[in-house]
Amino acid sequence: MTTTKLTMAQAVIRFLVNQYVERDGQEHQFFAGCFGIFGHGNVAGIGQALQQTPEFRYYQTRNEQAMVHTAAAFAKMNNRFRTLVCTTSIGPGATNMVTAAAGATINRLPVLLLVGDIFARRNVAPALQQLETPFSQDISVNDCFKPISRYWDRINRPEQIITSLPEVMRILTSPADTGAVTLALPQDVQTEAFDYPANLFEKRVWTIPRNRPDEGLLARAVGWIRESAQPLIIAGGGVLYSEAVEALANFAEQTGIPVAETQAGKGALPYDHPLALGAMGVTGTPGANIMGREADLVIGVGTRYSDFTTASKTAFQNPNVRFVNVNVAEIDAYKHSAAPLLGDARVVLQELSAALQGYDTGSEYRARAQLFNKEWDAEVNRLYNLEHGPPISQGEVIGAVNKASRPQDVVLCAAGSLPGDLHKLWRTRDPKGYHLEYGYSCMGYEIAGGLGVKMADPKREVYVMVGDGSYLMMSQEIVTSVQEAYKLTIILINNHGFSSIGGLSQSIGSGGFGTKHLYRNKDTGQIDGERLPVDFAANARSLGAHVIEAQDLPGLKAALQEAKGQNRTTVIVVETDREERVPGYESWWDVAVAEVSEMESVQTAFKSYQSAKERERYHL
Ligand SMILES: Cc1ncc(C[n+]2csc(CCOP(=O)(O)OP(=O)(O)O)c2C)c(N)n1
Ligand SMILES: [Mg+2]
Repeated sequence: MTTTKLTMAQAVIRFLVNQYVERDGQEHQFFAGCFGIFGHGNVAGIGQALQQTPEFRYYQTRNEQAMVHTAAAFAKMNNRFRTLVCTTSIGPGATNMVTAAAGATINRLPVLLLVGDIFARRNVAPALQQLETPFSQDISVNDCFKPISRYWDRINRPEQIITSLPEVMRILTSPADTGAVTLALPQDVQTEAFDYPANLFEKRVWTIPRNRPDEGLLARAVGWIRESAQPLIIAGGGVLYSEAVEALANFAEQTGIPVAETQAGKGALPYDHPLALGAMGVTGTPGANIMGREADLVIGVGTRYSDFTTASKTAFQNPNVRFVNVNVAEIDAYKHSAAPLLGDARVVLQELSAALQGYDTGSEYRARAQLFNKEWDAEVNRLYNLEHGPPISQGEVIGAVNKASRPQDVVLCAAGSLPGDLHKLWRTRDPKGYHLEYGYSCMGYEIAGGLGVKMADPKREVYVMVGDGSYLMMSQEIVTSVQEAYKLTIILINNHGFSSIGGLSQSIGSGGFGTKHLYRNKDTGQIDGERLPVDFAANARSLGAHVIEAQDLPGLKAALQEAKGQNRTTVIVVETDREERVPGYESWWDVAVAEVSEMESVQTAFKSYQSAKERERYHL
């Protein structure tokens, strides 16, 4: 056997450089490089290995959580064909990644975490930052990654990577099982040399399959669809990852079944397609929610039916409603007692189309969907042109950004009141033009994620829309975007606090408690004093961005034009009226209200909560 003597860390990097994925004959190098912050837990191992492997580019980050968001966004933009590696030291550097790793797993996005770990040799323990546990020496802080990783391994001997790395790749490239993968690498073992079999480092191509569904189940699903008079398609993220937008449009047009979209699935159809009902669920449109409520059959394609999609299980009220679920993952395919079509969205939709020749919902049903589409577009127009304030409304900001952007540009967001408003109002013209992290809705994903999208496709302009609260939580990756010359256009919406949770707090009877960015008031003892004097423009400027402050809608439009001419990350700060909200349409979200309270507003909220909750259904 030919062998190559390498440190464990050098062997890991050399293996990763040579991993490729392929689907439909198209090959992609799976890892585009490695983000990292070095400390004693990885500087001499992975750090040294990266230094001597310049073809595997090393990127700096300012915060370990951020780099995992960047990697996840990069993977999402690449339809999971590519990702980035993230390396950290032991201790806080490692655990900083936990939040974003959970987000990657929940969003089914591949990220590889190479975390430093405590000495396997143990004699020098406790090392700096080492957790000690009285009953075991086999635990470190990296065990925190176990529940949020789809594969987790600790490498206590250098030869263990020979059997571990192929498992890492199997999971990362699996459409059904992908998510965060954690390899805990003890700092001493990273630097130990071993004679590795040379063929470990040969180029490997992992085929991402387009699995076909079971024939009997397909026949059952076809039967259910043929029996259905009022069917509805819900398009989830799987439609985009499978590159099934054309197959979906063909299927919808052939059958006359309208399409509603989840946050991850938005963009599956262009906004002006006659069968496009737009957003589904809590943050949905009237058309999607009314047709969902009445549907006798729901065809979920690549969706995991989050509570936002199902309106906390109140969205489907037809007593005879049934489900057909097209999904690569069993856990999703079987939801709601569906006829589970376990397989790739594109091929399953093609097989359904072939089996449903002659089936049509009819011209009346098609016309109804088209009318909903048109009526909704008029409502979007109204909200884009509200002429509120100044401070202007958030809907007007969304309209200005939508109009300034080209069809292929990307809008990106994650948390606050923006995701719901964007889900409703953004006119998507390109399948990859709308990027919402709404599986974990993690404040702080926005700018770090925008960087990942820009790295994935620098030809597109990336419009990061971020609330003031989320900006304050994590904005330091502006520095990395400047360092790497990946330009972002960041629209920072200042409504002086947490407008979304403020609204939620009002709805549960708590009147917005704790959601405004105000001084503590000496008289009341509460946080209800004057506004805090945060200078967002100065803050962004200090990180290296070009900054424009917009006072009103014409100012915002001018700022967006100016931003286009910039090649440096540009932050546009705009103030909005936090109480001028985009309304909800025909939907509800279950946020449990206090059953007892001395506050009358809470008692009232609980009463209406109890009655709304009665509409929740089990789909058995
Ligand atoms: C990391 C994290 N912490 C807390 C929350 C809960 N949360 C959701 S939205 C929100 C407020 C966001 O404020 P901002 O970014 O200003 O947006 P706005 O609500 O004002 O639109 C909070 C605290 C979250 N989603 N993520
Ligand atoms: Mg805010």
